[in-house]
Amino acid sequence: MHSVEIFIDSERASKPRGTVTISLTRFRTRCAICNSALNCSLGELINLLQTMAKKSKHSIPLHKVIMVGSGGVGKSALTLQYMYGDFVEEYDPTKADSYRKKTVLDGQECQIDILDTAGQEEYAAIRDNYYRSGEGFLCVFSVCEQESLEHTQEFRDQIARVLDDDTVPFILVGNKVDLEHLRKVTFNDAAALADEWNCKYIETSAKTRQNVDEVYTELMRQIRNRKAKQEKLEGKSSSGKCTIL
Ligand SMILES: Nc1nc2c(ncn2[C@@H]2O[C@H](COP(=O)(O)OP(=O)(O)OP(=O)(O)O)[C@@H](O)[C@H]2O)c(=O)[nH]1
Ligand SMILES: [Mg+2]
Repeated sequence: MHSVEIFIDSERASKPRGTVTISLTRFRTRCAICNSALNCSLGELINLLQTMAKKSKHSIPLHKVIMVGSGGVGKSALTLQYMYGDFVEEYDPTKADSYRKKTVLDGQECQIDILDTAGQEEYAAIRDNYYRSGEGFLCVFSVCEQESLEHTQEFRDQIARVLDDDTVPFILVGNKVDLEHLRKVTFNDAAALADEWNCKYIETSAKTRQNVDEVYTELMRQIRNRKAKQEKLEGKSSSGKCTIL
């Protein structure tokens, strides 16, 4: 991203009945960082100003997280615990719910957008559309249900297929660890799968709030770092020359 200073020379012409028009006779844009002149038409200049105005309005970074995993594993319970500090005992299958809140990541203000999707098989067909908007994924299973761990492979594959990318920020989450006496999946088995996928494995309890903040924070960190890398690459690929966005 280049920073742009704009110099405008104008001529004023008074019109009857007090209206004033300003006609541009010359304008010049210059990058405030590398000081090179930018060539652009008046139309491009207006677009640029509008883009800059929009960006400054939404200057708090927004990180888009999507909850995936089988039905009943605790995606909504984790989301509601993170958002409101509440644990919901009842099971009310989700179709799709979206949440947003301001938070602080490593001392920097940001916003998190969480899309809580449906785990139930009957909604499988609508998942593709949701996945497209995701910048990072929490793939949840229940440590009390072996089958829910096996299903995570399908979610992982579907995300990689839809985004055409298997390096998107992604964390494998083993939930319901407060129910230790009902545990069917060992830490090592789930961690081995995460190793295969080259991602982190974190165990949580939506009931006791164990590691709840940690999974969202860690995923936001991964999203933020990936965006920073991409921005750097984009900056380099423009070979140091100024670009009008
Ligand atoms: N003991 C315990 N129960 C949990 C935990 N997380 C969720 N539950 C319970 O498990 C049930 C299902 O939780 P949900 O969060 O609705 O599951 P979900 O993954 O959102 O399910 P779908 O919306 O159908 O995809 C609810 O009764 C929750 O109270 C947990 O960490 N510990
Ligand atoms: Mg749900």
